[in-house]
Amino acid sequence: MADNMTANSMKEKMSFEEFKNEVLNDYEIAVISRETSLMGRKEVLTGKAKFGIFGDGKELAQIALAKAFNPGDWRSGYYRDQTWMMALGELSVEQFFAQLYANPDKEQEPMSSGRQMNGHFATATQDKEGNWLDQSSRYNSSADASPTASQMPRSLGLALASKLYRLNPELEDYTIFSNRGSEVSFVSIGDASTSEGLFWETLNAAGVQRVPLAISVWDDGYGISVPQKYQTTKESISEITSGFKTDENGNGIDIYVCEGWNYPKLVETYQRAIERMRKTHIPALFHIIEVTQPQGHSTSGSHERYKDASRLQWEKDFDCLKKMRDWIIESSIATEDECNQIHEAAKKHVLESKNAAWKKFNEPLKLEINEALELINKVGEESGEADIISLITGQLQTAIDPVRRDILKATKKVLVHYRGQSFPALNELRDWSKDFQAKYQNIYSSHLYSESDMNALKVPVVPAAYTTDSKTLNGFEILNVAFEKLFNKYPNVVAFGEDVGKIGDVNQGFSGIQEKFGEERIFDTGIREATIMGQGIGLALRGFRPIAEIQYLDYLIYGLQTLVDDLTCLQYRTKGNQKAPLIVRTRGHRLEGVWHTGSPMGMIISSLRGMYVCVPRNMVQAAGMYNTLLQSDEPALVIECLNGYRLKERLPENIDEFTVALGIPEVLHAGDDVTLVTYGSCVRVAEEAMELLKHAGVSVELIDVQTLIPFDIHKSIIESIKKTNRVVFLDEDVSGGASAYMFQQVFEGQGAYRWLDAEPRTITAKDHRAAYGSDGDYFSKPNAEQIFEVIYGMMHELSPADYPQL
Ligand SMILES: Cc1ncc(C[n+]2csc(CCOP(=O)(O)OP(=O)(O)O)c2C)c(N)n1
Repeated sequence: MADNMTANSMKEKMSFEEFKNEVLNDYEIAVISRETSLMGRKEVLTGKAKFGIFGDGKELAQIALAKAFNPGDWRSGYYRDQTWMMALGELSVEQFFAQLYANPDKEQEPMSSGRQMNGHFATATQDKEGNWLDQSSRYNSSADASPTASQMPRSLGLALASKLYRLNPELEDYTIFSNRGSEVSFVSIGDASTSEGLFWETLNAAGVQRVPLAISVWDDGYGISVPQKYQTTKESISEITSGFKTDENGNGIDIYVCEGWNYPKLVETYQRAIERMRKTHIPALFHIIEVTQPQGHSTSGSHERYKDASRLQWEKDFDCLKKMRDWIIESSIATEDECNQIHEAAKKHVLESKNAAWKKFNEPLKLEINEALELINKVGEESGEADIISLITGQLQTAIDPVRRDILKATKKVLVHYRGQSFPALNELRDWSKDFQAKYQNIYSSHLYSESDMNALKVPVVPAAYTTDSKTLNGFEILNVAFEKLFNKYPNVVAFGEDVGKIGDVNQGFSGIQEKFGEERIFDTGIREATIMGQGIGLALRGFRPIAEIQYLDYLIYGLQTLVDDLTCLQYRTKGNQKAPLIVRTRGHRLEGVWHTGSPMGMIISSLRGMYVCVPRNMVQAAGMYNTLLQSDEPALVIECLNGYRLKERLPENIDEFTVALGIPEVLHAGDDVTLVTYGSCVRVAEEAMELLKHAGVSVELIDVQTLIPFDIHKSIIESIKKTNRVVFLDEDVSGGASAYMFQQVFEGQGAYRWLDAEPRTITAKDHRAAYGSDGDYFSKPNAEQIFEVIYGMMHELSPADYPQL
């Protein structure tokens, strides 16, 4: 029998005792993981946790996978992977429960500090100061995200890193990230999630790029309630991907099929396949079939609603734990009694760990509740209203499993009741409540951006330096010079995207760079924006400084989901355990045509909080921003002006040294009558309008905000408004987009309303996409005449005599 053959080949390499120990150790991990799932569900159903999703039924495949997983390897997985993490020793049962309870204490819940639902795993890649940890000696897990298949794009980059480290001898010293590219990137995905485009895009790209990516599909036949026949053609991912199979030249993807209950075959399959992958870098797909889901999808419902009796019975018969136990006993590896003992010990261990996790979650909370109750009662005593106060304390005391929200609700009720009053106990409560709020606000709101010294806002400012001999070049040539210097300066900078390699991008900013630095530094990719982003994220996680290009800004939408769900919240959802300092380069603004509208900025800034959004008005500013970003450890999007590549600019003498500070607007023209706030290509449109306005006697102060995120960190725009008392926000997004964002930042953030003597205005594009051609552009986007009319109109309202009707 195949099972016995593989069991025999495992045995060949070790004594029976060693073999037995290994098998029983694996069985023990599987049983502990299963008991964790069972107990976890109970905790949710009894109200101690809000939601639970578990890895029951997937235990054996993950144990087999973990045996082939070496230090330096990477996991990019999803919420079913608890056994894998446990088998690597990266997740204890106690930690599992700490996450289930959403314990915000990093010591107890190191994966996300209570910020992620249970089953979302991550290991640390940086220390508190933001220094990289040695990845080569660690088991690495990138931080899970809930959207199905969102783990795929990043896994491609994690795998590509191995290839680039192997190919580029200049990176030999980067040993904390790679041992000559021998690491494998493992990605797991549920069978239903292979319906997502991200799966196919990643699969194809892995084959094209030939990268060591091991894709495991846990096939339990359902996506929540929807069966495979609605998910996958022919109901088999390995069958329909057979065209990807590796040919005699090593092109393609190795495909393996193995039952999720067949422990020895799983072990052997992963061992053999991964060994081959480390040498060849040929990617592989592991279709793990006949997998069960004993408790159904999650705690949100029961699978009896959509699985019929025969399926439910099959799931019992083919439960991988039962199958492994039968195999252990039938193969005389251990007795029934020994298996029972393992089971009993596992149950005890899980119970004790769960209790310990609950205690550590609950005790600090209880102390805080008691502290609050004591302070509130004191208020009651001092005010002589103990009876009224006892209503509030009673609610807090009798709440079922109260949390910090309940503490604040109670204290704030008291503070509202005694509004306007001051006595010692009340003042003490007021201070305590304020500190408590601030403490937990920080616990839940920190680390959206880097909190290390490499935060982009801490990069020293070095102004651009010019001499009388400084050259004047086209914008794209400025970038050429800048990029060449950056490639020389930083051996870990790589750039890629559509048409980026051979021709040096569609506007030639990278022209000639591939000839000078080689294909392992700058290269073309297929048309696949989501995985270009994912590739960048994975590479950035592994120590590269990737510049990933989106050819035109409108096509960022294809990659936006990956940026939003993965990159922008990476530091936040790991509470600073991980970083991926990816630079996304693109070009936009003043594009023409329905799909080249070029400025969907409101969408971008709303969705990309967590990365910086740089909108340089010209290529020198862009170069300065790249310099800043490469000295920091933060991700950013840089949107160059499409119509700026052929405009002449002076080349700073220190093109690779000077920096543009993020969040610092620049006053480009001083003026007295109206403050005009804008960015990017609109700067030039504004300047054109200002000529007309000057002619009509209106003096405009023009401010380029330079970066939308962060926005005017020193609140400087208000100083201009204090002088002019009038403000206009201009951009070419739709109405209510980034112009409204700038408006909100200046009005709410800087109190601009106090200084106005005219209605503030926004000037934007029309709400439809930009029509094609010069007239389409003129009638779709803001133009100089329109800006003139709005600003002149403001002056006319103020003084019709000085500024008569047009
Ligand atoms: C983009 C997205 N769509 C929908 C969901 C809701 N959802 C969560 S899990 C799931 C089913 C996934 O099934 P499968 O990939 O087979 O994995 P399994 O849970 O069975 O292991 C769905 C639809 C989601 N998380 N993300």
